Amino acid sequence: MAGGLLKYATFLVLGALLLAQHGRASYGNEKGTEWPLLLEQVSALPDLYEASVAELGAGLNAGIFTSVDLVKAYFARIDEVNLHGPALRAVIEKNPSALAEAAALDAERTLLGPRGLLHGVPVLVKDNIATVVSEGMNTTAGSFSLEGSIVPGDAGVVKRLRAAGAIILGKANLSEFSHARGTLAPGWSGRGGQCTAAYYPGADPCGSSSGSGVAASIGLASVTLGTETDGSITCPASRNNVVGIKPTVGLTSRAGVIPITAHQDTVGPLVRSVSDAAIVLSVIAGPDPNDNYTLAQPSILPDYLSALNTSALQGTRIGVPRAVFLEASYSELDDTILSAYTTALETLKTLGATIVDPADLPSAYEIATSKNESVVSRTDFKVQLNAWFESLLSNPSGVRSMADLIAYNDAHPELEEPSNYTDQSTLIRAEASEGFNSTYYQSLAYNHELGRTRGIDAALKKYDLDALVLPAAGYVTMPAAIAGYPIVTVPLGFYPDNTPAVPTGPATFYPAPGVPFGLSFLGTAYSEYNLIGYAYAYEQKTMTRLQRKAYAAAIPSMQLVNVIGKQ
Ligand SMILES: *[C@@H]1O[C@H](CO)[C@@H](O)[C@H](O)[C@H]1NC(C)=O
Ligand SMILES: *[C@@H]1O[C@H](CO)[C@@H](O)[C@H](O)[C@H]1NC(C)=O
Ligand SMILES: *[C@@H]1O[C@H](CO)[C@@H](O)[C@H](O)[C@H]1NC(C)=O
Ligand SMILES: *[C@@H]1O[C@H](CO)[C@@H](O)[C@H](O)[C@H]1NC(C)=O
Ligand SMILES: *[C@@H]1O[C@H](CO)[C@@H](O)[C@H](O)[C@H]1NC(C)=O
Ligand SMILES: *[C@@H]1O[C@H](CO)[C@@H](O)[C@H](O)[C@H]1NC(C)=O
Ligand SMILES: CC(=O)N[C@H]1CO[C@H](CO)[C@@H](O)[C@@H]1O
Repeated sequence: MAGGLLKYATFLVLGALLLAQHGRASYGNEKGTEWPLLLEQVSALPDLYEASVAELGAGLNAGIFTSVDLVKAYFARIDEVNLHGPALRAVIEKNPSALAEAAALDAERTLLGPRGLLHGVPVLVKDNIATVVSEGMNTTAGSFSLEGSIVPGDAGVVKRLRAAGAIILGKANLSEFSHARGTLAPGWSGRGGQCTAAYYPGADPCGSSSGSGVAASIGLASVTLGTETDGSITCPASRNNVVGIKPTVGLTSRAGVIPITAHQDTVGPLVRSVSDAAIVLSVIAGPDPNDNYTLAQPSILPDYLSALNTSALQGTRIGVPRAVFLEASYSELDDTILSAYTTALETLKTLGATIVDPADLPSAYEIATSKNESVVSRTDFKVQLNAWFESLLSNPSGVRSMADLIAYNDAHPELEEPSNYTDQSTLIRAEASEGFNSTYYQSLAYNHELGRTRGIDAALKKYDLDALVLPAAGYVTMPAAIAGYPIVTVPLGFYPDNTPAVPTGPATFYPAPGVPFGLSFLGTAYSEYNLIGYAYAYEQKTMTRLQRKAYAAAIPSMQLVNVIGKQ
C-alpha cells in the first residue's frame, strides 16, 4: 500500500514536470476542454465509469497515467463483465495490438506532445467497421461467415481516428448485420452472442449498435462508434443512458463499413457526454474519396466544440411533431416516457426556447404507413453486400455473395441459427429484390419527399423552427432515416423501480426497472452544430445520466489504480 502511495506521489511529481515541459499543448475551446488543466484537477485518477475525454487527456498530459495504463484498465473491465459476472457480451474482440499502439503513442506524447484531444484515447468500434487485418482483428458484422476474412484496409473513419492518435481498443457486438438479417432479438450476433444492457439484468440493449451503447454506458472504453441506418445509434443511446450522434448521411465516411444502404447508413459516436460526442464527431467528420457522398458535404465544417454553449437554446424555436409519435404503432411511447418528455419541454422553455406544439410533418401519416424505405434498403442491401463480399481479399468461409450467406447460415445452424435466433427473412427478401428498376427510383424519390420536402424541412419552414424534439424511444427515427438527416440523442429519464419487466426476446426485457430512455433533437442536413448546442444546453441543465448507475454486478470494479505500475 505504502509502495503504491509512493508510486502515486512519484506520478504526481512526474506529472508536474511533464506539465511544465508540455505547457505548450493547448487544444479545444474556451469552455473547459482546454489543456493543460491545473494539476489539482487531475491529481485524482478519473473513475473510468464516467471519465470524459478531456479528463483522460489531462491525466495523460500530466503523466499521471499512460495510454498503456488506460488500455490495460479497459481490458480488465471488459474481462470482468463481458463473459463473466453479468455476461453483457458487449465486446466481440479486443485488439491484440492495442498495448503496443498505446506504448508508441505514449512515447510520442512525451517527445512531441499530443496530436489532439483523442491522442492515446481508446476507442471501441462496432464490428461492421473495418480495421486492417495485420492489427489482428476481424471485421464481421457479428457473422461467422466473415470470420478470418481479409478486408482491403481500415474504414475511412478508422483512418481518421488513427491520424488523431486514437487507439482502436476492440470491436463491439451488434445486432448481426446491423439488424438486417431477420427478426432477431436486438444485440444478438452469431459471433458475439446476446448482448444485454447494464441497467437491469437481461435488459434489451436495443440495436443495432448494442455493444457500443452498453460499453460506453459503463466505461468499457473511453468512447465508442456505432452506425445507424434507421435507429441504430439513437435507440441504443436511449436505452443505455448515453449520448449518440447520428450524423447527416455524407458527413462521416462509410467506406469500409459493412453496408445496408448508402442512402441511409451513417457512422457516429456513442459516448457519455455531449462534449465527448462533439470531440469524436470533429475527428471522424470530413470528406473521403472512397465515399462519394462525403464529397457533397459543406467544404468547411464548423468547429463542433464551439457549439458547446449552455445558452445555445436562447431565442430558438423548437417544434414538437406530435403526429409522428401519436401514431398507434409507436406503442413504446408510454406514460412514463411521455411525462418525462413533457417535463423536458418545460426545461427547454426555461433554457430560452419557444416550444411550438404541435409542429407536425405534413407527411407524418404517410411515413407511418409507407413501405418505400424497405423497397430502397432491400435493393441497396443486396447490391452493396454483394460488393462487400467481392471486395474481400479472401474469405475462409467461402461466402462471396448474399445468396452464399443465406446458404451458409442454413448450413451452420449451430453457429448462426441456434434456437430462438433462427430468422433470416430480411436477407431472403433482399436477395429477392430485382435491382434498380422504376419502382426503386420512385420509392427513393418518395423517401426524400416524405422525409425532407414534405417532412422535416417542411415542418422547419412552416413553423419557422430551428429544430424538432422527440422522445428517442420507439421507432420515431424513420423521418430522419429516409431523409438522411441528423439526430442528437441525450439521456431523458429512467423507468421507475416498480416497472414490470416485459420480455422482448428469449433473454431480454424492455421496459424494466431502472431502464433508461433518451430525448432526440432533429434538424435539417448538416445541422449537427446547432443540434449539439441544444443537446448540450439540455444536458448541462439536467445531468440526467448521473441520476442512475448500472446494476451493481454490471459496474466493473477495475480502475487505473489497479493497473498503474503493474506488468
Ligand atoms: C479472427 O477471429 C478468429 C477466431 O476468433 C481468431 O482466431 C483470429 O485471430 C481473429 N483475427 C484475425 C485477423 O483473423
Ligand atoms: C457516387 O458514385 C456513384 C457511382 O460510382 C453514383 O451512382 C452516385 O450517384 C454518386 N453519388 C453521389 C452522392 O455523388
Ligand atoms: C452562446 O450562445 C448565446 C446565445 O445564442 C450567444 O449569445 C453567445 O455569444 C454564445 N457564446 C459563445 C461563446 O459562442
Ligand atoms: C411510397 O410513398 C408514396 C407517397 O406517400 C405512397 O403513395 C406509396 O404507396 C408508397 N409506396 C409504398 C411501397 O409504400
Ligand atoms: C422492381 O423490383 C421489385 C423487387 O425488387 C418488384 O417488387 C417490383 O415490382 C419491380 N418493379 C417493376 C416496375 O418491375
Ligand atoms: C427460447 O426462448 C424461450 C422463451 O422465449 C425460452 O423459454 C427457451 O429456453 C429458449 N430456448 C433456448 C434454447 O434458449
Ligand atoms: C472480448 C471477448 O470477451 N470476446 C468474446 C465475445 O464472445 C465470444 C462468444 O462467446 C467469445 O468467443 C469472445 O471471446
